[in-house]
Amino acid sequence: MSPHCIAEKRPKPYAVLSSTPSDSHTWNLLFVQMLMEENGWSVTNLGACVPVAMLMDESLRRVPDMIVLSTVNGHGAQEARQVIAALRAQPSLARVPVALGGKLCVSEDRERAVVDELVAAGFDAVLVGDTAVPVFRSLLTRAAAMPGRHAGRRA
Ligand code: B12
Repeated sequence: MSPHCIAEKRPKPYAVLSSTPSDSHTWNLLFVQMLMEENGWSVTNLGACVPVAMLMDESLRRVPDMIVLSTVNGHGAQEARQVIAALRAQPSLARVPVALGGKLCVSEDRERAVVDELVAAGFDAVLVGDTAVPVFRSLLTRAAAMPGRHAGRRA
């Protein structure tokens, strides 16, 4: 069997995609879902206004290879801290890569300032501005190739 055939048998990497509790925007989520699917990922899109408990439950039901948060209503920087604290406190999810992107604040200066704070809080990637999508695409490729990825295992 050629190495190409072996690679084809690997299950698709699996992600849970979510908004933050207060954010009612949905086109951003659809955009991210389609971007991920085009890049070979299988995605559960939880939609808008997702309570932290719902994101936790869904991620524990089937532990994903990545959790992705998309938020654009301007409250993202604040709410994302609560989400990442809850995820990192749960042993089964503590090491799952978590990416955050969108419009996190209402000012671009403030947004640039919070990126490092959010990485320090536990996010693996915080993606804002013009480079967000290309950087995210590279991250998706790297994460899919990781030998230890969870591959959607049950918790
Ligand atoms: C449509 C829209 C709405 C619709 C949403 C309908 C729906 N079903 O989604 C309605 C009318 C409901 C709405 C409501 C509100 N909105 Co509105 N809305 C917009 C608008 C005009 C377009 C958003 C959109 O759909 N874009 C298309 C998608 C595909 O693009 P996107 O969301 O920009 O996402 C891109 C990037 O951010 C990035 N991205 C997003 N997530 C992620 C994640 C990752 C991992 C990566 C890599 C990239 C990424 O990729 C996407 C493609 O480039 C924007 C203004 C604008 N022109 O952007 C305001 C805007 C997002 N809304 C805004 C606000 C404030 C609100 C309200 C709070 C208004 C209010 N006072 O009620 C409410 C939200 C209430 C709530 N609880 O959340 C503000 C947010 C402020 C900020 N962040 O600076 C904006 C920016 C308008 C503005 N200039 O002030 N809104």
